[in-house]
Amino acid sequence: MPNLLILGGTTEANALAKAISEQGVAAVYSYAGRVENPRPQPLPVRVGGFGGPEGLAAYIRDTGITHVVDATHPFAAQMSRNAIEACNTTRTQLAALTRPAWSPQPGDRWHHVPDIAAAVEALSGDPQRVFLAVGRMHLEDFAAQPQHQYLLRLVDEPDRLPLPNAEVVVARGPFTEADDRALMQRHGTQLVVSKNAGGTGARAKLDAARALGLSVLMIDRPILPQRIELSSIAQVLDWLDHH
Ligand code: 3Y8
Ligand code: NAP
Repeated sequence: MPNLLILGGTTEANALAKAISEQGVAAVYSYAGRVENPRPQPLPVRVGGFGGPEGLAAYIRDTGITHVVDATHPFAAQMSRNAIEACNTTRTQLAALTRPAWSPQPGDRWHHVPDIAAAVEALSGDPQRVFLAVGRMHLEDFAAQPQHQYLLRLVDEPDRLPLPNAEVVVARGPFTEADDRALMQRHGTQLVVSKNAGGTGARAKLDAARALGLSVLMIDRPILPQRIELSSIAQVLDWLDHH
């Protein structure tokens, strides 16, 4: 019988947890502990880092994990690299549950940058009204461009902000195009900065930007080492049956 570890924190991880719980498969859902009130799950939950790849390998051994599904966000690159290393060390089956990157549609005005540092660089120049929809963890990087009027969307109320001209909206997705359009019109947004998260929970701001004729600074995903990548829950259940 498999004993599954789901590395979670995304819409897809949550859908997988629901399916796994309904199948009665033994599993644990893992959060990093990034936000104060993570969404409850229909599985036992553990919260917090493992302590690097060694810590994850020890956790796998101690709990008798037989399969790991990495259903983390495409920008959670360190977790994904650690999972590959720990599963190699412990000879544990690993598959990633991924979602395709977003690609521009007619009417989209995207400017691709390879990473967050390049996005910061691209914000050089005259002050603009910028919807910086990349969360909290990399706000410090954008302090290099204090001249803009920022709109920030964060999951939790921040204790302090590294940006002098910033309005904060505390909200967690999934978001809707209508709400994001209203938010951006109210702020007078001229430019949207977005990670290429893929999936459905964060794409509303892109649809709103297209409707409003705004440009998007699109941050491409980090490159990850080779691993089995599955793109649906059915594929994960089939993989569990056959490995
Ligand atoms: C703790 C656990 C669901 C899952 C919800 C998805 C969709 C909504 C959209 C915007 C972009 C952003 C951010 C975002 C989205 C989903 C999904 C997704 C983006 C929760 C959650 C955790 C986190 C961590 C948080 C990060 C932050 C990133 C906000 C739960 C709600 C910006 C990514 O304050 C912090 O430290 C927040 C940190 C990592 C990125 C950052 O750098 O700040 N997610 N988000 C997970 C853990 O502890 O392991 O409560 O559900 C999950 C979700 N956030 O169906 O309900 O699947 O992507 N999350 C980005 O895409 O740029 C918001 O505002 O438009
Ligand atoms: P990261 O930078 O790749 O990981 C940094 C460290 O956080 C990891 O080395 C690990 O610590 C710990 N960690 C990350 N995800 C974990 C998990 N699911 N369970 C246990 N420990 C975890 O990760 P991140 O970008 O901070 O993302 C953290 C969480 O937020 C993930 O669950 C991810 O799916 C979710 N999320 C992230 C984003 C984003 O934009 N980055 C967006 C939506 C959701 P140790 O080395 O100590 O084990």
